[in-house]
Amino acid sequence: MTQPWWKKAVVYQIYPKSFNDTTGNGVGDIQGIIEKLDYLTKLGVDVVWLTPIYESPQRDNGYDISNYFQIYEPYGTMEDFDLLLTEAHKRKIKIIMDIVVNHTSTEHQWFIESRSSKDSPYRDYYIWKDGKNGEPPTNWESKFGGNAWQYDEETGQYFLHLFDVTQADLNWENERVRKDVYDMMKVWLDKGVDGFRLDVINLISKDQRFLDDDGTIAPGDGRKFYTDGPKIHEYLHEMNQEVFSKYDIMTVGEMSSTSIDNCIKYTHPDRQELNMTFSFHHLKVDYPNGEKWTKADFDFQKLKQILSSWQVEMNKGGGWNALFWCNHDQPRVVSRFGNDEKYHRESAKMLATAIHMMQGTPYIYQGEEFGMTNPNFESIDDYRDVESLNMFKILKEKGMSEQEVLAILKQKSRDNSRTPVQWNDSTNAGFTTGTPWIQPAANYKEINAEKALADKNSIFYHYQKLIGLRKDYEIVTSGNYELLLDDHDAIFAYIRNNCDEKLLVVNNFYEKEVEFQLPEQIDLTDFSSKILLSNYVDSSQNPKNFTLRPYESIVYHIK
Ligand code: TEU
Repeated sequence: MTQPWWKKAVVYQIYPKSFNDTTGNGVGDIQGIIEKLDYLTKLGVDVVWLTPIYESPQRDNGYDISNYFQIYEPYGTMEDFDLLLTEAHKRKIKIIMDIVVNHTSTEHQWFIESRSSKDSPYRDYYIWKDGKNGEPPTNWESKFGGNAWQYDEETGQYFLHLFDVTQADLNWENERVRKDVYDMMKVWLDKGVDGFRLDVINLISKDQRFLDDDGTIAPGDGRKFYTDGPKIHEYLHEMNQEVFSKYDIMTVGEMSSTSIDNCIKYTHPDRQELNMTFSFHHLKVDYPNGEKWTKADFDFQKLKQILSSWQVEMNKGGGWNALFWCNHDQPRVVSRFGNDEKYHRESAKMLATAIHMMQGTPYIYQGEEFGMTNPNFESIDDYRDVESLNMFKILKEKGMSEQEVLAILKQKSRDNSRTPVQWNDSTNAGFTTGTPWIQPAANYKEINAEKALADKNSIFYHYQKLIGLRKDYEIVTSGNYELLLDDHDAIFAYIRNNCDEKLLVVNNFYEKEVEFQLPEQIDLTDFSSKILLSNYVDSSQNPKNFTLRPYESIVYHIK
């Protein structure tokens, strides 16, 4: 059976603000992306996902859209965008856009109209409710802290904002909203873009009872009233029929706090909703009791279990995973699950192998391909992210010392991944000739793309090889997944199986040396094996029994 193209693709995520500045205004731009297309060709990626480049007041770096049809001016013009599309397509690179339709900026024309009067034809584009005895309509918390409802003096009602107070939630119950969104999507697809990443798309259908959360998860949590909500599958199917099905594109939904069952439904081809989903449970393994805002080590057992159950269950149910460690909301993986000092290179390569050899479509976040790290900012003045700045205030109000909060931000802030891409060792890491909107990490003289390109053993070339393996070995796409040594406290090993071949992937997640012993039930009697990839030059040729060195990672092909 031939696979749809996006099952064999590797996606590269660009956060334009921090990618490459060609004008010297301190923020990246579209021309800067064009300039780096040959670099992306060298890496071997098939698709670029652009985080939002639309007109926006930038409270949330573009996830607050004020006009879906205009480009945010500091990034360039629509002509620049058209050129990017042409130049990318020339190089066989597809471009997918980030579409944010759970909410718009409060500066969007729809919201301005909606807010103006209860009788506005746009009133029902958003979710307006009366308060309850002078209190907000429900006790739901916004994801960025504080109650999720904002009182508006003008009409004496509250509007819902699951994110920042300037990001008002659209009312998907309103057919006109849905139609306008579909029409907007078609404008971009008619331009020739190759698909969408749909921001928090599983939050668009709200439980219309608007009840208080009784606090079974956390006080005022609220998520059960809108996560994978009552009409979500209906809306996504409609979107698919009205829009996606008419084009040869890929769609990936960002699914906040979702479940495997729902993701199977979102992505099963027969249901005609989306192609694949991002889920985040594997990145909450350093949130003790679900609490992000604490400093904590990651739970290795949980990480293995979560990744493995998504591998096995999605495959069984006929769904499709997006695979990733990093994005613009997550700390850098080498700082998080690896070692960003002594074993920087080994651990970055190991982590890359661990995720890329799974089943799904892998995503590489800018700078990950040469091991960019968290910046270790020391002062609150270094931070820019609305969530980080809100939490700084909230956690201090709760009684934490400034030092404690800064230590938490150092580990958890979204700005960890938003520092400028480190292109070379010149001023500002070669990102800008002006003043960067956010400081680069201090290690850019050692860790940068130019250095990585000049060193054939670099992390960059390891990513390049992983992408190559996906193209050369069908089993990477289609093989079944089985976790080995389930309870081992340092090894994450798994096997991928097709009828007559296997991939054995063995990763040491720690610095200590450990013995690997292939479980007896894996019978290799009639097979021979060879190493496809490893992060040490002299890894054991015998896949049955060997010592793994710090962060060692080996992929065997067994046939
Ligand atoms: O993120 C959705 C989301 O819920 C997060 O990953 C969020 O940043 C995290 O839970 C906070 O702790 C998407 C975008 O990726 C993010 O950048 C936007 O801020 C958010 O939606 C709102 O549009």
